Amino acid sequence: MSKRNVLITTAIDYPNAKPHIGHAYEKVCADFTARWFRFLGDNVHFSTGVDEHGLKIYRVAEKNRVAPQKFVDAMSENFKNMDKVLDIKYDDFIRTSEERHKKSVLAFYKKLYEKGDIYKAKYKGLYCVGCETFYTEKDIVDGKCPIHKNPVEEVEEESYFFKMAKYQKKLVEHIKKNKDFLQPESRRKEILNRLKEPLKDLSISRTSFTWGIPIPNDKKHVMYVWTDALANYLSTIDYPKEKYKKFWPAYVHHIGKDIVWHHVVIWGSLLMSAGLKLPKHIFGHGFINVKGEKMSKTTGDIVDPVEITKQFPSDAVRYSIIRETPFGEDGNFSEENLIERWNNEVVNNYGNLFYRITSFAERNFSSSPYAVLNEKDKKVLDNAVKSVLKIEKLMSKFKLKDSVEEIMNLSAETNKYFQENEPWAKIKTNRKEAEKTIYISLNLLAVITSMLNCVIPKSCGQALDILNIKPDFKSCLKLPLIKKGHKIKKTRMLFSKIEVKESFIEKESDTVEITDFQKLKIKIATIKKAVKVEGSDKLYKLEIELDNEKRQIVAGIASHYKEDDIIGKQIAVLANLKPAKIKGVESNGMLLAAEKNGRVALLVPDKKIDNGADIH
Ligand code: ME8
Repeated sequence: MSKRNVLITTAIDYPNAKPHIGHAYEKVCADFTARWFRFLGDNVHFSTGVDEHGLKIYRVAEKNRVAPQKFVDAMSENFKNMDKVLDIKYDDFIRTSEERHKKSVLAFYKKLYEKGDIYKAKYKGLYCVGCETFYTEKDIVDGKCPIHKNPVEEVEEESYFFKMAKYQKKLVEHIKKNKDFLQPESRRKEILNRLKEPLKDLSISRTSFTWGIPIPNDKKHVMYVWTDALANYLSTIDYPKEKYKKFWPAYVHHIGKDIVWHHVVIWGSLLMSAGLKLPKHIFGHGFINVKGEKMSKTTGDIVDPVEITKQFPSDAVRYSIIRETPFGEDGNFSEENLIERWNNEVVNNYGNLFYRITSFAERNFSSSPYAVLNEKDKKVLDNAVKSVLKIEKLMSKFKLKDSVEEIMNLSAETNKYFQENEPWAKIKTNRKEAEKTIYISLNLLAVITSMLNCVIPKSCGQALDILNIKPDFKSCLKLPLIKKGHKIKKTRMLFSKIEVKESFIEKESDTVEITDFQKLKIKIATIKKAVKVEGSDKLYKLEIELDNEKRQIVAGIASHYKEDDIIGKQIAVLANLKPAKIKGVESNGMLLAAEKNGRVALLVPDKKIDNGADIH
């Protein structure tokens, strides 16, 4: 395989607030891909960055009473810091307020203009500042944006337009012909479906504010933030300078599901107009939820990746978010899962293997021993090569989670191999056999570590250093890569389990006396009325009937049950709880429900029973 030039990109984030775990997820997955291509031996340019222009940023800066440039200068540091603490090894961090980006954008715009694809007209439309996107009446739900659920604004202004409609047919043909252009398949279908409707031309300039790149020869217009932002994929490779030719077309744009349209349809048609090739792949990953819900400022469920890495090893954060969710689907982030995956998979499986093999080798041999391999031994190494090839295939299809699983399977098999061959016993009775086991085990460990390094680089970087090897795909296909006489460095325990704090998972010793339980008055009640608490998606104000008494309680089940599903239902209620105010609404008791992995179920009696019945 000759060395390829591979451009891998992430979306550039809006720095209007601090990054959240969803931003981190995308960057970690893209970083895994980039590291993998470096491991394959390719020449990688991996870029990420921040999207600093547009109305959204302008308004937040205004609210904070700072100039937009000053605001983004400060905010972009949060994103760089997130990348730093998560070991995101980018080749370029692009900020759209940089001069070099402006130059590329203007060169790109010139191409569109010269093609005759830009014209001036009046525009009237419904705009969501959150998405920085126009919507049609049809997309709007009760006057609100379908994604942000904020009221859309009616905008009427003079604007420059890009002849997007002109490229619709060519675009559809491209998506249909190149089956792996837009992935996963569900997003491909969705976009093709949306493209059955005729496309409109795209308004690509604004006059209502000045925070953006001015349109040449008409300075009262600034470029539409998406046209500006999408071109970052070219400015990172110095477009229109020669270097860009080396890396364009991009190998993959890693982006989230909400901006697939912008990348496939807007970016695709802009590129066609500019006479540039379309990226080889666009992968629209899913969203990371917290406690089964979309993260939101109102519920306070925003997970800050920088804070998380203060509590847990950055490798554990990386490992769990890649390993948890099939790439392309929505997933859930939870500290419990992070701890479980780290302790049970990384520490118990790989960490244990690493230390067992290296410490045994260190104690018994001054360098890697030589061994004559028989057919059975060769098969063990051949199987490892097969795993490497399988993982390479999975990675070429962006099956990130499955790839990690395969690496861990190889680690588990190697543990089994080591265990079954008992080198600690053989060293006393059959030294040659023990030498062979170590020789093979060291090689398997080298392969596993080289691949796992793309997922958890901090720990594996140290492991590779101890093994005294550089990760290289080709060597992993030609085993043994650790040959006779290879010296490994002094080993040490690289992994330790995360101690489970009480607040994460309940300790066994947290037992209670029966008298504690008897203090609780848990009773059966019937739900009579349910209305959402104003300003909350999660809370219901419930009117319940207990004996002959009516009560009001507040319960956080609104995102799991519709009003009609619960009215008339009998439930279990903790009835002697001190009254409390939740979001300003009085609550006289607590509804009992079970919760795990974001799913919620009410505790209900299995047959009808009088209200007020006690639960013992
Ligand atoms: O859309 N889970 O910026 P952004 C996973 N500036 N990914 C998520 C997520 C979640 N909960 N929430 C957001 C923008 N993302 C534009 C991009 S690119 C030329 C311009 C993803 O800060 C989202 O899908 O709103 C996007 O890919 C990235 O984070 C940045 O989102």
